[in-house]
Amino acid sequence: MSDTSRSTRRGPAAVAGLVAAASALAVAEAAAVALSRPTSTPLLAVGDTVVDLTPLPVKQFAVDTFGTADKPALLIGTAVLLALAAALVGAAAGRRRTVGLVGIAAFAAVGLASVLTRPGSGPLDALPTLAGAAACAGVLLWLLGAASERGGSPRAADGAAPSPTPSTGDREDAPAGFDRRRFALLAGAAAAASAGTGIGARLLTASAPAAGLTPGNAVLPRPGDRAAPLPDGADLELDGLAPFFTPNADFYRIDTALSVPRVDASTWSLRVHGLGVGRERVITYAELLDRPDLRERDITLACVSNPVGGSYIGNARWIGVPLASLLAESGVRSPADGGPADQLVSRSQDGMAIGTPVADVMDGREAMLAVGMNGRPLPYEHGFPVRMVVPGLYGYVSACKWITEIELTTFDAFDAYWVPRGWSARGPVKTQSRVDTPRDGADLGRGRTTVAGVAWAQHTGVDRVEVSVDGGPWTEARLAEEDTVDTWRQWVLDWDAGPGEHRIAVRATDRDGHTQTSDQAPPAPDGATGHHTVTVTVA
Ligand SMILES: Nc1nc2c(c(=O)[nH]1)N[C@H]1C(S)=C(S)[C@@H](COP(=O)(O)O)O[C@H]1N2
Ligand SMILES: [Mo]
Repeated sequence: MSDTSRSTRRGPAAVAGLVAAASALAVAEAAAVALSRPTSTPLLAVGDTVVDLTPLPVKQFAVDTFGTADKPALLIGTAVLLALAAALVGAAAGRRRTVGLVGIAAFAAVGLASVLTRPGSGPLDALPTLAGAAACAGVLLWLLGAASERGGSPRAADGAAPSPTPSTGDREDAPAGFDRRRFALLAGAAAAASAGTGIGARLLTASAPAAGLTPGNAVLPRPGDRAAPLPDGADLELDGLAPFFTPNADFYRIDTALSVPRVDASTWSLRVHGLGVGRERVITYAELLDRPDLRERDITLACVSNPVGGSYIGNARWIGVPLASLLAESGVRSPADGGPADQLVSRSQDGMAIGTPVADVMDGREAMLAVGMNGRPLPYEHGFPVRMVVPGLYGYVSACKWITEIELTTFDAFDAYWVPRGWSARGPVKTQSRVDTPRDGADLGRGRTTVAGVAWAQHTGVDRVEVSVDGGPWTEARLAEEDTVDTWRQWVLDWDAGPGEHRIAVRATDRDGHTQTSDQAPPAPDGATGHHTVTVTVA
């Protein structure tokens, strides 16, 4: 149509593209809030989809580089790429409006595909993306119009002519009729309106009180079966040493959710079904809290992605219901007792699927459906209202947060989320130890120095921890009192530090007599190995 008669210069056209994209995100955000579907914004959904599609090495790189800031890093990266694309599409649309509209349609298609394939999404979730795309097209055409030449231009009629405005400055070639100040004003106003709308919408979602039963107002009964008091001397309380119980606020968080699910516990339920389940069962939060076998247990939770010496491990006093009893009530038998299912698949509100060996859950260990963490209802970040915790298994094969469904099946019949992504289907926690103090790279004074850390050999127990300085003989450290075989154990050793640079290595031996290997292995596919070693300089 008017494609060639209303050409717009590249610079202003790119700006128009950028502002149009910003308005798209803002309108989508506002629409998502208005529909009270805060997770249906295309940026988040695309981000979530990228997370799911990212191959393991890239994911490991992201975790190694950004740690638990990998999510903001992903969103910022996505936004930067989007801005680049928007500027390019805008510049192209300056020449041909249809290119712009096709570009917007392509982005809307990606957004729609992401939004509509997120777990639990419905047709309504398409609206924010569609509204955003409409706003984008409107703002783009409007700003391009404001920045376009109006007749009298030398290149107006002939689309095939080489551009008369190659790399010279804007000013001398500014076409007649293009009011630079007016364009700047309009673009600035549109950008400001977008920023205001987007930020306002975000603030509204962030401040909106969550409905129903929340971590703030749920009240947990005092479990009849309390955890034994922590033995004296289990927490050495040394400077620089991880405390025995990890406060909820400091507990590591690893999951694929870009926005934390905020499940209302009053409408939450858990469905238990599948192979060998006598009768399908649906359990509510109130029913869980009412159970006489509600109990309190100390369990250390570790992530398979934890590098040697890393911080993706924590220890908490959990409140929950024994998972084995619940399964037994539903008729489930362990494969060891002839049960047909060898895999328990737990699914979550946000579409995660985690596979756990039924044999492990039913072998007598304290596998739990947890509702409480260190005396409080679970925080949203750690799976409110209910999550699984299984001592001795890495989180990715056991610790489903925001759990909504348990299906009994087989490992042959189903690959859980992490398996096609390069992680082992079974993930027992490897015996490991860590030096917490002194820190790697520390500068120390000479003389008596406290070396201390934690060690874990889950469900077996730590028998011995040894330290070697500069490759010398292994010296036995003093172990703190043991809480249970399912928790980590602190250790400490006095070291007489002489001047120079020193390497301090640690290794643990479990009660089966197995000593940690010195072979270095990366986290994938089934957990890192090697001795944690810190290098310090003594003056
Ligand atoms: N729904 C859901 N549950 C999940 C995950 C997830 O991505 N989604 N990640 C698992 C992994 S890999 C680990 S290590 C633990 C971490 O639990 P935390 O974040 O409470 O420490 O949660 C597990 N449960
Ligand atoms: Mo993990």
